[in-house]
Amino acid sequence: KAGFSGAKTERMFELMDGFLKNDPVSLQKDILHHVEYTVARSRFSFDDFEAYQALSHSVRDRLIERWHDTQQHFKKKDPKRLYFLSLEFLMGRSLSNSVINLGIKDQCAEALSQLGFEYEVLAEQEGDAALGNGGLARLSACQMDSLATLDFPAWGYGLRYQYGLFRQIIIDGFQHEQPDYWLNFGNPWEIERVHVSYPVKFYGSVKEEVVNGKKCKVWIPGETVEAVAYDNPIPGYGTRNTINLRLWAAKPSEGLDIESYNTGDYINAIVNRQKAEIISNVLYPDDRSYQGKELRLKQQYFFVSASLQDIVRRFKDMHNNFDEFPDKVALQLNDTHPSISVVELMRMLLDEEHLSWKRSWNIVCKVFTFTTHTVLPEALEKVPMDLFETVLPRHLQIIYDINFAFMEELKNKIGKDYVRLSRMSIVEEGAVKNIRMANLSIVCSHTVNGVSRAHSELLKTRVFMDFYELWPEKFQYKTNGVTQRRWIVVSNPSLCALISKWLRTESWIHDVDLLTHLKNHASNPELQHEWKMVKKINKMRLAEYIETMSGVKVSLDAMFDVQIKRIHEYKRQFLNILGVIHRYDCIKNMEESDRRKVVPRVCIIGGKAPPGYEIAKKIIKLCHAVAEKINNDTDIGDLLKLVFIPDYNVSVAELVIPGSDLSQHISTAGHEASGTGSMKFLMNGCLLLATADGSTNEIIEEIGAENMFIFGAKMNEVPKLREKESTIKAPLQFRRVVRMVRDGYFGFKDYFKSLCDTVENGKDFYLLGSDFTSYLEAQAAADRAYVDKEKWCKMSVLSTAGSGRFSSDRTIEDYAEKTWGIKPCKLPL
Ligand code: 8GP
Repeated sequence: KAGFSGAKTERMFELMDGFLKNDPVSLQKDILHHVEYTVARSRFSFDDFEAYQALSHSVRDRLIERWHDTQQHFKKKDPKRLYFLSLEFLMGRSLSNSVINLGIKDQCAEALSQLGFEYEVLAEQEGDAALGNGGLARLSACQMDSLATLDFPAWGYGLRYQYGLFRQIIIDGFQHEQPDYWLNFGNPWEIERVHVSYPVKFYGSVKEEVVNGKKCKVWIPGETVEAVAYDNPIPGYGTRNTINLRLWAAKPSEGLDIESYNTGDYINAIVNRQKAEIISNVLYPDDRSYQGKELRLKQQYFFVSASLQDIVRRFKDMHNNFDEFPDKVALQLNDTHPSISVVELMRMLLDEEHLSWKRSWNIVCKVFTFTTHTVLPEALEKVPMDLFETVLPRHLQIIYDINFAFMEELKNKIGKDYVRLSRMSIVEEGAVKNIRMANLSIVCSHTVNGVSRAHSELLKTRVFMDFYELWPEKFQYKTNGVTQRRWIVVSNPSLCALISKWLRTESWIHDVDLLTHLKNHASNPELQHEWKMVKKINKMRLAEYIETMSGVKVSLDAMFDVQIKRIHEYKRQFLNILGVIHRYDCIKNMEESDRRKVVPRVCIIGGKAPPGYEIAKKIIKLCHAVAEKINNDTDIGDLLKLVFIPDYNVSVAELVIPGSDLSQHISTAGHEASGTGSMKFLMNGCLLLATADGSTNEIIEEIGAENMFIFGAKMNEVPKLREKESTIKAPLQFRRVVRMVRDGYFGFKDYFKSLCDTVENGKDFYLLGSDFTSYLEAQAAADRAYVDKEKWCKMSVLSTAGSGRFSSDRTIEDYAEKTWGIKPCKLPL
């Protein structure tokens, strides 16, 4: 109350009842209130979905209380804040996560059961918020959870796409894409802020004017679109801190378009305005290269411009000297998608705040940090210069100026090494000139990092070698992590209870290093018994799901072997399928006595192929074709099943991961920047079969190679193997299984030809052939280990026990200290 006064304020305080209460009766009252007044249904007749809506609104009310208090607190304390700029956030469901973080799951369940509803059933009513493609986007979501839990003064900024990532439907084994209009049934988790909106300019021309006796550039836009804020509260666990994810939606600008109205074409004028909304309509599916797409550039600039206007406004509310900006603001570039923000901030400081170039540049260089998430050169974004010139004419001028200064500085350091200068230039010369967004980000950021130790090494020695030589101090490494709240507490409640029981505390939920104490109990028969029961319950859940989705009945005694991730050649789902074919072939040709020794397997593959990626789509079809053959072969029975799980997304992962025994992370070494799926499996006590790629190298250090199944060429061996590829014959077993596909054993002979071509005739770029033998050996080792139930269970416990290092809490603490320079700002209880 301190600081508030006046009769009106006094009255406000008198009318307050204190915080909303979390006991079941108070929750029931709130739920019924929302049934009647928000959902507008009778309290005597409402269904599961309406109950979900009412429950969500009740939970949201509690989030809003905390959200308000957190924002007030941040405002009062005025700490340095982190702004996390990302074009993608893969949040998944909010209800289940919110009730866990608020600590009200049991109360909600009790409240609902007295009203005749089941909490779990209602939680299933929620669709996924899928505003992202894959690893990068889910990582952003995990990091938001950790930022809130660790009380950091942070906000996320992104785009509120009307259509999220496409839904994958499978018809006759082929992937088809369907739009994901996720807002169709409303979204109780967002708060529309009609009054928080900013104009975002595009196109037009740049003029020079004299303002206060100084020459200034003035950008006269050709189009203005309004960015409207939608706030999504992100609650921390075990704290009242609730941070914000602000997503922008494009709306037609209010400004009068005299020209169109004068022509008398009123309808067309309105239709044209409405086109503004296209900007935030649809998430670009990962097509590995967005080069030259005008809408993509507009999306990037739109969200960046609105976010920076918001950030600068907040800063100016409290400060009037821009030199303090870097003490109050850290701006994180999540890959190159928001990179245009470095230029936009420069433009705002120069053209709107009228700061000198030197002062503006000094500020920009102190606020930005850049994380890259890929090793694939084709994924490094480039924007054609003429496109830039048309859409953002003033920005192109500024880029030229930044590049000119950079090139001058570089010449002073390295002399006239023109080849190197041209490699490092922000502007790529050639028939089509391009702006290299990664180079721009590195030049303007004070730190650059990869997402695992191995990835950061690759950046230093290959991808950004020139820059590393120039500014070694800029380069850091940060290993990714995932949140144990979502990936154990929400998705595996039985395991969560077991861990808390054996550790005699729930503190591991925010202090995940405590998991290491599970090691002491890894061989304890009592724990092992409970551990196996938990796994069995989760496998039952998964088996039911598989039967519903694909009609295939699977045996719970079989080893559930899972590979779920985006479909890509480098992730080598094809290798997995060829391994399955080999297993099938072996079983078919076995004596009956040997068959009895076979460890039954259920091989599960799931993932979406980028819509324009033909080979990835063929891999999905192959999986179905092989599954068709194997699953209907009565000779094989339960010894082997292959299942493709359609429309893989966050909530499907929550179901599949806890029910897995073995999971595969088998990218060609040197291609997966980090990988985060492996960390989720690890937390759930699932054993990993993996190559020494990305973060797996660090997982090996924690878990020990003896508790995993590691195979394949190492990162440093890959280039040499590639050189020899055309001269070395792939192993016989490999050639045999590829031939089966080629010869039409699974049908679709012509269709699979180009897929087979990618691994034969000296063109096996991802080295499936050369890794095949060691892959089969690793699989055989997994079979042997599975037979020894005690040993397997111990390895499983040790996997969970060693997973603490891969929590996003650790990652975020590391970024906060070494990259962003921010400190916790905890709301008092
Ligand atoms: C992914 C990396 O492929 C993965 O190894 C890493 O774990 C993850 O980022 C999080 O760091 N990269 C992407 O998802 C990515 O580059 N996405 C762009 C296409 C949008």
